[in-house]
Amino acid sequence: MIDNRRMKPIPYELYYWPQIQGRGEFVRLVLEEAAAPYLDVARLPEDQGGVKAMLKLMRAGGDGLQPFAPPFLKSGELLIAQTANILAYLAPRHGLVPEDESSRVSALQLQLTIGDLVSEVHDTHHPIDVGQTYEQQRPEALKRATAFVKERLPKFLGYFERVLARREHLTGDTLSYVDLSAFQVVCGLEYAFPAAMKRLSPNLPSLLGLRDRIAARPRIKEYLQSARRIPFSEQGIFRHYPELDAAAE
Ligand SMILES: N[C@@H](CCC(=O)N[C@@H](CS)C(=O)NCC(=O)O)C(=O)O
Repeated sequence: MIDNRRMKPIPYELYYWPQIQGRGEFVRLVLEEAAAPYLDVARLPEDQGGVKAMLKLMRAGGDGLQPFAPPFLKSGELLIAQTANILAYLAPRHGLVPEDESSRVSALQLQLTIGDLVSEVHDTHHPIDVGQTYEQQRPEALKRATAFVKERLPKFLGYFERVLARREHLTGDTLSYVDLSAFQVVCGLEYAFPAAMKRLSPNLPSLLGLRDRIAARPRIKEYLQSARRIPFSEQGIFRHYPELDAAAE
């Protein structure tokens, strides 16, 4: 977006919890690959933004609909929530999805499937109550993680592997936002479930190859090494609890 009076791009405003990668990371990766100017508003000091500014927007909204939960993106007057919706908005503006309708529909379909997987990853450590800690729901988490590692993880990753077996990128010949999200999911899973991922890796050559190609892209590589990339941790969606990783062994 260009401000015609100054001929300078107006930065997007990303709103997401400041201490974790979480779902905000899918948006950050697109903005970073696109080299789009953006402010990570909740990570700014309070006099320039901060979590307070994020909560204020959630209560008041913009001129339109207020978001239910972060991440959300402010682009001019637009306030856009839901990760896949944000990505589907950004990608065509920055050449990160093919132009034809069929590819765009496929891209969103794949992104929503990634969203389903991310929710199931989250539920391995919070199977009962998002308002309580992992420690308060450990027995249920162990049950949930066992089923996840045994059944759901290979099913989801096997699906993406099959899609990729026929093409270089998830939506065809060219890079799209879905590849960036797949990269993030694979990295997150390798952090959270290293043993399970090691067992599955011989069956995932295409997906792991895609992960390596994305990591080597110059802008992504620079971003991953920068302080803008928040490390994985046990506060985020991808959490490493050894007992959950070992659940299905
Ligand atoms: N489907 C939404 C999920 C959004 C979501 O669950 N956001 C989390 C952080 S990753 C949150 O803060 N949720 C607050 C809540 O659900 O009350 C998306 O993909 O953006």
